[in-house]
Amino acid sequence: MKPATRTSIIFVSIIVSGGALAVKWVMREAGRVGREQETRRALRAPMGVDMAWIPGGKFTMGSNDGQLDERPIHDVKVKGFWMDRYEVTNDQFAKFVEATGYVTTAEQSPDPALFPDAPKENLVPGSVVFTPPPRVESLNNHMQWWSYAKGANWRHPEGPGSDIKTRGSHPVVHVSWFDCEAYAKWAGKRLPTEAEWEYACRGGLEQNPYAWGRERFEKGMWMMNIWQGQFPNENLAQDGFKGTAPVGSFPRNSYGLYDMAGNVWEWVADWYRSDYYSKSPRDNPTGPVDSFDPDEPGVQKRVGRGGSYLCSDMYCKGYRPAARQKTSPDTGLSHTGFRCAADAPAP
Ligand SMILES: [Ca+2]
Ligand SMILES: [Cu+2]
Repeated sequence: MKPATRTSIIFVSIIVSGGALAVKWVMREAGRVGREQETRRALRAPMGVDMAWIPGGKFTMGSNDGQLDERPIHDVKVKGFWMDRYEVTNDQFAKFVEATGYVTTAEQSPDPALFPDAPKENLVPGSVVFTPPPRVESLNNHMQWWSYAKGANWRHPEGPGSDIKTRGSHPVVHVSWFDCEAYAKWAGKRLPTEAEWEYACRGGLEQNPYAWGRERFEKGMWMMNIWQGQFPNENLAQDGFKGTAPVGSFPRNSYGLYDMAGNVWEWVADWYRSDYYSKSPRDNPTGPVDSFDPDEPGVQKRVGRGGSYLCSDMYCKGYRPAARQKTSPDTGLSHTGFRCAADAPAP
């Protein structure tokens, strides 16, 4: 190779690599400026950094790929609103209890008048805890792995011997729908409607199977805290968590919301009716006036959304954006929590 050519090649490659460096620098700077702008915007936002503004719009609610109560799919319009970025944590709930002296449903004795047939020794404070037996006969009877544990509540998620000392940033669990309403009121917020919840979960994407899009492992990693392994005995925790995860441990959706799939079920405001979607109003539906669940016709239930760390593909795909959970409002469970919504001007 002639020296001149070599020189020009060296010269050119210096320019090229210098150019690449410059491009890299510009991109890094742009990213930094973008993040700073986002932070400044968030700090100016009326609801602070921990809530995201969900711009109003229209979406297709429900799914043809899930349970019957997700049908028919129907168009829904939602006004803009604020949504907690994270599930309410134990630390946040503790502040509420400290400030108000609030006693949760699970910490109170069940009213004997409401449970006339229950044996007296069962009418003690407690909550429903996930306690899988060593072996299950089939996945048809969920009573096999759920049991009423005396002394279980938000401070003692697995019963009297357990605590939340290392779980301050985990979602609060064992909260009844009434507990969530009381917290929301205290915080100057409210529970989201079921339509708002699904709209926010879908992040502006139409009829996608996941809160973040179409691919289960979109970023080549677990995108949510659910169950891996043979349910309910083999908990492989391939996503990093056997139980609840600290809120925000997984990527957010395009509205900036974390854990809209998995981690804990989230109570929403609405009553549950299996047939609601066939008569739901189009504009800002707030749910039916009463409850009906054909599986348990005598029990009035509220809706939960988002699935939990116990969702297994073998049993319950509750992490799907359209999936609906139905539970009596006085029930706390080791996989049920919530997040709040709020009405305030757009940022
Ligand atoms: Ca997990
Ligand atoms: Cu589930």
